[in-house]
Amino acid sequence: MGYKNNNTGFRDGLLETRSMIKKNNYAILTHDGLVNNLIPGFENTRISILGSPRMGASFSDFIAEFEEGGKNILGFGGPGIETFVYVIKGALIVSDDNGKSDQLASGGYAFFPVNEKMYFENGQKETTEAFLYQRAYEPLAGHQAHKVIGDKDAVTPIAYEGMEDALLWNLLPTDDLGFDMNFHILSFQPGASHGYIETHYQEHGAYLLSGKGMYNLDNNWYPVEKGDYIFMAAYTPQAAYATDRTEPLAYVYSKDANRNPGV
Ligand code: UGY
Ligand code: MN
Repeated sequence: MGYKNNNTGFRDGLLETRSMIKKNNYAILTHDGLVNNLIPGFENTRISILGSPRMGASFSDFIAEFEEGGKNILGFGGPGIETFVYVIKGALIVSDDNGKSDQLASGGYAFFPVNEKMYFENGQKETTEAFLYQRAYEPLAGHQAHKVIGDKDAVTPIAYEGMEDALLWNLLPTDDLGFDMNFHILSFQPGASHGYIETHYQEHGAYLLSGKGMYNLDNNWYPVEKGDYIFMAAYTPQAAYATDRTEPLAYVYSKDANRNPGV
């Protein structure tokens, strides 16, 4: 890895990467190539911008490492924006505009609806790692999304399209039109795969939580592993095989939902 494990400086081998960028179609950002960005509001936090409008996404994703004293007291999100955070490792205190705080452990997550800022504070001395998302909310008359605080372990996964060795967690409500997107986790046991190559209207930003796999993006196969990020634009063909011999290939990902594409 690069900055994420402090493995910087000259290397013995040639410079090479598995990263692949096809703007407005798909992108793989490998963990080795991520750089540390400075984002206003984040203090004592190493943060990388992942998917963004510059890549062709309608959202921005980030991977953040809150170090000791790491926080954001200016607030993440704001007018017109909805936000989501998923804690990968550690303890993160997430607060709202009313000063209500929740401590999220690994697998904990929070969704804040449009206009409600999210404030962060590392809840431990050790580093806390979290995946962050923000997107302009698309309102629907008569419906409203609401704040969600949850934990992956409290959600019962379902067999993904009937396949028992591929599990799907729906992290946000699936039956509430106030939500214009959802977050899910998909986990494929070694050897499991999608049942077909999906081609759909919705976009995804996916952060790989465990395992290894071969991912098909627009009919090209790429090796991917834990710590990689994948952007899939609208209509990009997509599917994966889990190829690690012991660990499932699992990723947390966003998907827009519940809106008419218009004309
Ligand atoms: O929900 C999805 O569209 C998901 N199955 N896509 C994906 O894994 N690339
Ligand atoms: Mn999909």
